[in-house]
Amino acid sequence: MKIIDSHTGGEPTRTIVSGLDTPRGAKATRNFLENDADWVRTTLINEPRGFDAIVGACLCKPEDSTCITGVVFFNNLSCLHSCLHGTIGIVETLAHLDRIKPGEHRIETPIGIVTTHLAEDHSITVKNIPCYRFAEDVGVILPDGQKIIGDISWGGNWFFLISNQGPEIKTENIAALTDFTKTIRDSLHTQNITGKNGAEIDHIECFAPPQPGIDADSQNFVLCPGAAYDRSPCGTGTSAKLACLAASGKLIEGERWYQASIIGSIFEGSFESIYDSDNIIPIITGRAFVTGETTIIIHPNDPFKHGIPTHQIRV
Ligand code: PYC
Repeated sequence: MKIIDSHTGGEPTRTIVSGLDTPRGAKATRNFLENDADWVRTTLINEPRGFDAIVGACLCKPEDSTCITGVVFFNNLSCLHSCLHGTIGIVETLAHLDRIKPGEHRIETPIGIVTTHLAEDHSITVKNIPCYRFAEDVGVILPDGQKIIGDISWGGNWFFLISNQGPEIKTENIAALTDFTKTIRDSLHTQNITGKNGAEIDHIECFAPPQPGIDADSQNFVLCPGAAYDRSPCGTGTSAKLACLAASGKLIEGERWYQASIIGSIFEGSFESIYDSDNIIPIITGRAFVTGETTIIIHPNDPFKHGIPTHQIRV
């Protein structure tokens, strides 16, 4: 199996570019990975080859012939519904392989088709699937009695978004922000606070004005499923934020929103309205860089050939 590593705003994407047979279609490939081939995920993401922040991307033949590829993303815990930093990463990877040229390219995911645009300067824009704010000003009580207020929004994953609550958003506080957001996620779970149709909210996103020297509208910290945080501003998280801004009339169609991540990398966001609908189409622009090309070797005698089970090493 051959992989190409890239990062988008500091957040890694590990793309399988050859050597794995997958079914046709992103939905079928997700089923295959979840039910028959979880070893692919653990081999590429778990130590000793990987680490918790990597998002894997399994390319597959698309069901829809207008798409250049299908893709399923996965992380240290499971498959993801979607991933936009990862989408930017695979577009750069396909350009690196000379499989695509600058222009528009449609990509099939298990939850719908996204349209990407690779510019001559290698900035990459993704038009997301329809997104929306599901609930506003939802209260969740933490074990210490503190009440946190946030919005629930669908950006291609389910997010609980909070503003100006909890530890200050700066890199020195990454451990405290991780603990805080994990506590919120656990509390949402125990209080049965969910997305639409009982969907689990597995991403928590904190916002505040940017730290000095960061030229953006806002800075965030995003806890991903598992315990890793997003080094990028999180494309689906920025989409969820755009849906909330649109719903509250704080951003209008076409207006730009610059979202900085905890490490100061920036995505440009905007949205298109959908006629007769409260949903919006988020548009996210960022850049990715290829960092390596690797052949994965799976030795039959290696006791950790499919990665060290995470429960054995997580502190
Ligand atoms: O960029 O959408 C994203 C994302 C999801 C999880 C990590 N990054």
